[in-house]
Order: sequence, then C-alpha cells, then structure tokens
Amino acid sequence: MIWPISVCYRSRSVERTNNLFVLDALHTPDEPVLLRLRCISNHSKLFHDTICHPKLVEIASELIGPSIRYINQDKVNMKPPQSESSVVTWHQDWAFFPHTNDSLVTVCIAIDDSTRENGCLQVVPGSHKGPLYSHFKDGAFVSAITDPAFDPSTAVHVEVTAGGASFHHVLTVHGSAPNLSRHSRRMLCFNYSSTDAWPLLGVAGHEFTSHGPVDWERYCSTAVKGKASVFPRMKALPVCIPIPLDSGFDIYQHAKPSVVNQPQ
Ligand SMILES: O=C(O)CCC(=O)C(=O)O
Repeated sequence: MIWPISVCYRSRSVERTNNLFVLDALHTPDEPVLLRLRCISNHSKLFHDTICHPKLVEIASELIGPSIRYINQDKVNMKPPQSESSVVTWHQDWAFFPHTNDSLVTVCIAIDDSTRENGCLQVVPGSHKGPLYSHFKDGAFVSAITDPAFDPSTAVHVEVTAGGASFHHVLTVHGSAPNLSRHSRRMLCFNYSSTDAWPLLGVAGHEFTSHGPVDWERYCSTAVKGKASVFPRMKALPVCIPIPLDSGFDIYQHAKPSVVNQPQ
C-alpha cells in the first residue's frame, strides 16, 4: 500500500490534535509523531477506494446483510515504537454510534504485522451479545468503559500479519495495549452498517463530525452495496447517546488508570 505521505506531511504545520490528526505528546514540526489520521477517506482517494473495495464489502455484506454503507468514522491508528501513549482503552463502538439496529461491523486491516509486542487489537469473545457497558464518568462521555462490573480477563489478542484483516461486531468490547516494541503498528479501521440501520446521531458528513443532520445525499454517498433504505429496521437494544463529550474527546487521552483497567 502506498502511504499517504502528502497527508502526513501536512501534520508538520499542526500544533494541536484536530479533525484530521491526533498528535502524540512528543509531536514536533521537525519530528511528527501521529497517533491517528481521522476520516482519511475524505483526504485520500486511495483510502476511499480501499473502503469501497469489493472484497472488503463482500465480506462485510456476508456478516451484516446485502445492502451496506460505510460510516464516516474511518481512521488509521498508528502506534509509534516504544510508545506508552498508544493504549486504546476498552470500549464498544456501539456506545459511540448507536443505530436503530446492530447490523454493524468494524474491520481492522493491519498495515504492519500486528503482534502482542506492538499492541495488537484485543477483543473480549462473546461480548457482542451485550451488555452495553457505561462509557460515562461524572456525567460525561469519556470514550472508555468505566463500568466496574466489566471484566477484561477473558480478552484475547488478535495477531494479524500485514495485509490481513479482522472483523468484529459493533458491540464487541475491544482495546489494545501500548506498543513497547521497536516497530510501529499501523492499522486501518473501517465501519460498515446495513443500510436499514439508521444512525441515531444523524448521518455524519464528509467534513467529519460524529453528529450530523439526517441528509439523504450524504447517506447515499456512503452506500457501497445494494440499496439505500428509508425504512429503518428497529431492534430493541440498549443504547446511549455519547454526550456531553468529556473535553479533549479522544480515545487515547483517557488511557489512564483512573478511568478503567487498561488492556495489558
Ligand atoms: O488501534 C487499535 O488497536 C484499536 C482501534 C479501535 O478500537 C478504535 O480506534 O476504535
């Protein structure tokens, strides 16, 4: 895969995390250190084509149904070598983007070999059956499970060689440990939903917001297979609305023991 060097290069002029770049605390203009590229498909045709790739779409379709769209939440997660700050705390994607039903799947594609040593994805098998754990602390959404009843002891490591992919359900509890190895760990994350799963927070647009108006054109522009639908399928499931966001909303910035156990 060709790396979007021109996109990354732009991070040199950025001093704070923004809608595109999540910066590591060590980031400087001379030595950029990025933790995440947000909504990269809006900035790079290569990534947009990847999200629409027929093979990926076909597998997603086998899992969630014949008509699917992607959610504008795609990203490249990057764990620099020997970086304590690259923990992704335990969470369920469903807490971030509730829909009218849970026919949603996340695909993670390894750009580098993803191993225990460099902080590969970890998932809790069976957690897709629920419950939805609380991601709130002191009345604010903190992007991490805070529920003291949550027990990560059955989590498994998902080691994937470069170019390989793993798929997990939107309710699956997952996270990842810091990269303590000497090699970087980069991974693409895409989210697909059935077109009859309507987002409760609106249809996010190309400008990347997690909440947006219900806009038919936006909705259709993210369809990758089958038919769009204006008849949401409803399923009785626990949901939460992820507001108010804790200031500095980002999954990495809560990687501190005061929030919850972290992936080891
Ligand atoms: O990068 C990882 O290890 C996990 C990514 C993830 O779960 C997320 O970004 O929501």
